[in-house]
Amino acid sequence: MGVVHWNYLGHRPRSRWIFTLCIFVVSSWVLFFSPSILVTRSDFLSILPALPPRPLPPPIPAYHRPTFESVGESFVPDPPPVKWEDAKKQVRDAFKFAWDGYLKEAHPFDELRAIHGGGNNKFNGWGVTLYDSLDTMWIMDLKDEFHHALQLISKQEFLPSTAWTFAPFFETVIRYLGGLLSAYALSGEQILLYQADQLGTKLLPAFNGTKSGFPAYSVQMENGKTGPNSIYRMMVFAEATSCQLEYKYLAKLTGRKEYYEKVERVMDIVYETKPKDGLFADKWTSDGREFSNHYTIGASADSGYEYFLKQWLLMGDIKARGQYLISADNIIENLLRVTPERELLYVTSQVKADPTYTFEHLACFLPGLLALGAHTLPISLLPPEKAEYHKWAAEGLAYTCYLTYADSWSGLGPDSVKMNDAGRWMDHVRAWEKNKKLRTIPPGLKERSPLRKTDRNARDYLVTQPTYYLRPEAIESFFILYKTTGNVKWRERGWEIFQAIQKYAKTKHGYGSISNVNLPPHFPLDNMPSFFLAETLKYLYLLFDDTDIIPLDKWVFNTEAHPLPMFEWTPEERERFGIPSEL
Ligand code: DMJ
Repeated sequence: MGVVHWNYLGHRPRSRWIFTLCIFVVSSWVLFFSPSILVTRSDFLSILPALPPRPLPPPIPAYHRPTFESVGESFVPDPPPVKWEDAKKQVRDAFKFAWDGYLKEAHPFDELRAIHGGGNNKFNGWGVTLYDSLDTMWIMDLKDEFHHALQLISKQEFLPSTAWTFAPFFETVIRYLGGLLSAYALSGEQILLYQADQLGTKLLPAFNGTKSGFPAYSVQMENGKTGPNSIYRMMVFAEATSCQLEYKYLAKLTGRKEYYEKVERVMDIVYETKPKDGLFADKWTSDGREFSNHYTIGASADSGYEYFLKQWLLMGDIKARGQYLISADNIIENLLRVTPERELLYVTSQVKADPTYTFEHLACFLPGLLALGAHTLPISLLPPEKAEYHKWAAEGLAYTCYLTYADSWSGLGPDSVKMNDAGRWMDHVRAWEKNKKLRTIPPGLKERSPLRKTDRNARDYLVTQPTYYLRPEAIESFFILYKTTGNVKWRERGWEIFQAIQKYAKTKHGYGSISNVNLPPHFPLDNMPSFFLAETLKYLYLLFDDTDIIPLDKWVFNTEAHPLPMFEWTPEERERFGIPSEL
C-alpha cells in the first residue's frame, strides 16, 4: 500500500480536511467493529479503567488590569504603550540619560551623585558604573558609548585608589569581573578579556586569606594581602560562593587551572556541609563551618542559591544542579508562607526553625529563579507535579513583589516588609488539594487588587524599610516570567514600575533612590547605584524586547545581570582542571 504524502494533497485546506476526516472514519471503524483486528473493542475499553483519573489542572488566574485607587496625588500608571518597541525605546533613553550624567559628572568615581552632581567611591574607585554598564550599552546598541568606555577601561591597572585600599572580593567579582567577561562575550573585544584576566589574577590571593579556602572579604591589590580581620571575620554565604560563574568562565577562556581549582574548592566545602534540610546558614566561620542559625534567601544568602542552578545552566554542572533541587524544594517547603487576609505568598527567613516574617526586596529574585529552574530542569528530576509547585511559587511570589510596589503611594517598592502570617504555604496547598478544590485557584495565587491603605491590617504587612534603592530583583523576575510563560501581564507590571521610576526617581543628573515609597517623594536620595544601569534598566529593556537579544537557552545572567554564554568543558579541559566526568 502506497503512502499518501501530505504534500500530495496540495495546499488547499479543504482537501486536507476531507483527507483527515476519511482517515478518522476508517480507523474508527477498524478499531471498533472489525472482528479481525488484533486489539478488539473490548480489549481496548478494558485498558481504560487502568488509567488513573486525570484531574483538570487549576485554571491560570485570569489577568485583570488593576484599577488604582488614587489617594491625593499618588501614582497612577498610564496604560501600556501600543507597541512595546516604544517602551523599549524609552528605557534606552533613560539609560542614555543616566550614563551621560555619570560620564559628565562622576567619572572616574564609582557612582554618580544624582542630585548634586559629582561622584563617590564605594567600590575601589575604578569607576564601577563604567564596568557595570558595558554590556547594557552593547545590548541597547549604544555602540559609540561602548567604544568610548572601552578606551577608558583599557588604561585601568586595578591598583588601590587613595580612598580605597582593599578591594571587596564579592562586589569586585560580580560587578567588575562579571561586567568585563560579559562585554567580552558579547563584543569579542580582546582588551576586555585581558583586563578580566588581570583582575582575576589580582583577586586570587583572596582564596589564601582563610584556612578553608573560602575567599577572604577583601584583598589589597598591590601586594595580595587579604582584608582587615579576614581570618576572624564571619564569612557571608552569598559573598563566599558567588564567584563560580565568573571564575569558571574565566578558566574556560584563559585555560588557567588555578581559576577553576580555587573556586571549586569553595563548592567542595559547601557540598561537604550537607545540611539536612538543604538550607545553608547565612554566616560561616573562615575555616568553612556554618556559624549562624539564620536561614534566608534574602541578603547574605541570595546568590548562593542562585549560583547552584546557574552553574548547571552555564557549564552543565550536575552536582550543583542536584544541590539546587534539594535547596529549592526545601525553600518552598519551609520558607514560603501566606498571609491571612489577602493570602499573599511570601518568602521569609528563619532563626533556627522560627520564621521572622520578614520579606525583603532582595528576595524578589527568587520567583525568577524558580521559574527558570522549572523551565529548564529535566522532567526526570523535576516531574510535572513538582514543577507545578515551583511554577505556582514563582507566580505567587512575583505577584506579591509587584503588590508591594502597586500598593505604595509612589508605585515603587519598599526594601523590606514584615508580613502578617497564616502559616506555611505548602500546608495550605496540601489542605487545598485534600479538599479537591482542583478547579479553584491554588492558595497564594489569587491576584488581589493593589491597596493604597498604609495600615498593616488592610495590606496584611507592615513596611519596615520604606526606601526604594532602584533595585532590580522584582523586574528581573518579571523578565524571566514573561520569557517562560509569555504572559503579557509581567510586561505591563514592569511598565508601571518604569513609569514610577521616571516620575519620582529621575533627577537633574541621573536617577536617585526614593527614601520613603509611601510618602509624596519630595526629592530622591543623592546616589545612583551602578546596578541601576547593570540590572534594573537592562532587565526592563529585555522585558520589552521582542527580538530575544539574549535568549535564555544560550545565556546565563550572573547575579549582577551580566549575561555569560553557556559552554561545555572539552575532554582536555576536564583532564587539565581535574573536572570529573559527572560534573
Ligand atoms: C546587586 O548588586 C546584585 O544583584 C546582588 O547579588 C544583590 N543585589 C544587588 C542589587 O539589589
